[in-house]
Amino acid sequence: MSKLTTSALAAALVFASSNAVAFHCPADMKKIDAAMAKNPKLTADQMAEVKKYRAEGETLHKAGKHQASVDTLAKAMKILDIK
Ligand SMILES: [Cu+2]
Repeated sequence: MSKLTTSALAAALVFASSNAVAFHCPADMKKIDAAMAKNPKLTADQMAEVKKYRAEGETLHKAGKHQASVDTLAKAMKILDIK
């Protein structure tokens, strides 16, 4: 395989995987919103934390930082005890 083909292939793979993560954020945000709509049994502190991570995740997603967004949203989901 030529060097050019290899790097084009690598670029395609990176694009495909970052795209998969890009779809992950809205899906996670939806899950968090759905869980929050059900009045979860959380302390005021936990509620504030979930809201903070949810907002941070959306900002990161819009900034194109999808992996950071998924990681941040995961923290909110952990507090809500959802996957
Ligand atoms: Cu994203």
